[in-house]
Formats: sequence, C-alpha cells, structure tokens
Amino acid sequence: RRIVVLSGGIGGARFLRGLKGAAPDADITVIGNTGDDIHLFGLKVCPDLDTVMYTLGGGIHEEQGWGRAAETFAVKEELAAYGVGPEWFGLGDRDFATHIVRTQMLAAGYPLSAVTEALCRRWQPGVTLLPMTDDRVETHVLTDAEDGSRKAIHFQEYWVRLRAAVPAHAVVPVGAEQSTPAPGVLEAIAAADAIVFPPSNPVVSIGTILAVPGVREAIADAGVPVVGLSPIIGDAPVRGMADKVLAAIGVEATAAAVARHYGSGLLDGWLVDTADTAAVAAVEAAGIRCRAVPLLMTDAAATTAMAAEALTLARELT
Ligand code: GDP
Ligand code: FO1
Ligand code: CA
Repeated sequence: RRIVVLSGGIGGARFLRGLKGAAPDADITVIGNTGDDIHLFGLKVCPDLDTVMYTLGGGIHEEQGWGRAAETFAVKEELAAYGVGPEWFGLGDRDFATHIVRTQMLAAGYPLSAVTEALCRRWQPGVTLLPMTDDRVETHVLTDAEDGSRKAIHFQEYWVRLRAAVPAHAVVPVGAEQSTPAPGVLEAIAAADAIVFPPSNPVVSIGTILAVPGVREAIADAGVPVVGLSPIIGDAPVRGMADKVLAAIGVEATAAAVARHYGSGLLDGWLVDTADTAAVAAVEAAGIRCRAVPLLMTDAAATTAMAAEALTLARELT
C-alpha cells in the first residue's frame, strides 16, 4: 500500500511514527512543509523537515518535540557574545551541523529535495521525505506596526518570538504562487492508494503545502480516499497556537470548522476526538465521512491506534 502524508512538524511527525506502527509494510511518502524555513546566520533551517527526520530517525528531543536530543548551545552562546542574533531562536550545536551540511549542499547547486535525501541517508526515517517544493517559499504573517500601519514578519518571528500573541491579519506563503512541486511530489500523489492529512496545523503546515500550485489539484484528482485527523479537540489546538492562525483566515478553531475549511472537494473522511462526538453530524452534513475516536498521541500505542483508524476509514471510502 502506498500512503502519502502531508506533514508539518511535531503533529505530523508524531503521527507518522504511529502510521509506521499501524502499517509496517506500507510505502509511505511524506510531503513536508517548507514554508517555515528560515535563513539564520547564513544557514538554511528547515524546521518541519528536520522535525520529521529527527523524530522518525530517533534523534528528536522527545519532550520538546523539535530539535535534537542531548543538545548543547555553545555556538548560540558564542554568537550572543558577539552580539549576533536573533537570540530568540534556539539553534543547538548538534542541530547546527544539519544546517551547515544543508547550506553547503545548496550552495554547491543541489536542490533541497536532493539535500533532504542526503540528510535522510544518515537518519533512515523509514519513509520517503520530500520537501513540498525546491523553490523558496516563506510564510509571513501580517501584523500591526508601531505606527498603526501593517507589516509582514516571518512566520518564525510571529510564532517563536511573539508566541502568536499579537493580532494576525493574514498569513501569506510568500513565493508559493511561483513555486513548483519538488520532484516526486505529484508522482507520489498520483500513485497513492490513500492520502492522509495528519493532525498538522491546517493553515501554516497543510495549508502551505496545498498552496504549491498543482498539489491541491493532484490530490483532488488522485481518485483515492483523502482522510484527515483533527489537530483541534474541543475548541483549542492540542498543542501550540493554531487557533490564532485559523482566526487570521476566518476559520473557527473547532474540528468541524477545520473539516469544512478543507471541504468535501478535497477531503473524503475526517476523524475527530471522542470529546467532539457532537461535531460528527455537522461534518457529515458537509459531505465528509466522519467518526469520533481518541485523538491524543499520548504514547506509541495510542498513536498507532489513531493511524489505524485513519487507514480503516480510508479503506471504507475506497
Ligand atoms: P508544527 O509544525 O511543529 O507546528 O507541527 P504540525 O503542524 O505538524 O502540527 C501541529 C499541530 O499538531 C497543532 O495544531 C496541535 O494541535 C497538533 N497536535 C499535537 N499533538 C497532538 C495530539 O496528540 N493529537 C492531536 N489530535 N493533535 C495534536
Ligand atoms: N520552536 C520554538 O518555539 N522555539 C525555538 O527556539 C525553536 C527553535 C527551533 C530550532 C530548530 C527547529 O528545527 C525548530 C525549532 N523550533 C523552535 C520549532 C519550530 O520552528 C516551530 O515550532 C514550528 O515550525 C512551528 O510550526
Ligand atoms: Ca511548522
């Protein structure tokens, strides 16, 4: 079975671990969000690709969910001693090596997809990890400037420095319109038996991947079940500030509203948490098959069970 998963960072990566447990023989291709990518200290950082790679490869900082286990911050401290920032983004020493290798290969002319493949040769994530595009796409958030006008800031500045605590008027994947899917992306979608939206951020993770021209169309035209799992339980994200970016695009932070936002043109099936059983009818009324199952990735068994439910739903919709 060939499964394609559109993934952001933590939510997608943890789900993928469960998917590998639920379908050990499946051929899994992950299309990773690169809209969160940022250039820092002359280095190209790809947080969501690295989170997937480290999580599936056994190098992740488990509690934090991003960055390396057993990390140290000597380079960051030395940079700070030079007064060289930003100080608000926590790049660790081990993680720095990944960004150095990546930047070196990009400078030598390799596309990001080839660089990602090379990095994965070390980590052996057990999936094919593809960036959504080899082109530069950077998510920016439209916020208020001091003088009352509006200014766009990089998503990481909005998310990490400001903790999404300032009003966001719009979320813009800068460069997406001119981008093309990375090699293998459209091919994997066309060859898939099922397409899964893990409980990743619907706006800045999955929304950004869908903004790459051709990806949304390929998914809709693949003729196979597209099933998703809600990152929202009750009226809040399980983790993080997805409610803030949902508000910026005018979508309520509920499991049903996120399903309607994707829409029945894209999504065939949707899983909500058992706390949201009352939302099932509204989702089905929108033409999307829906079921309530436990959606908390508390441990490996619970995560594997979640992935198994998604695959069962996909089978039923085949
Ligand atoms: P990011 O790039 O690190 O922000 O990660 P993703 O975009 O892949 O996923 C972020 C989303 O994962 C957040 O909106 C969380 O609500 C969601 N999430 C995290 N843990 C869980 C969980 O255990 N269950 C569910 N349903 N969603 C989760
Ligand atoms: N998230 C934070 O909240 N603070 C950090 O300092 C931070 C550093 C960081 C470094 C490398 C990396 O791959 C990820 C990092 N993240 C950090 C996570 C990440 O940037 C964001 O949480 C996600 O992209 C949000 O979608
Ligand atoms: Ca992310």
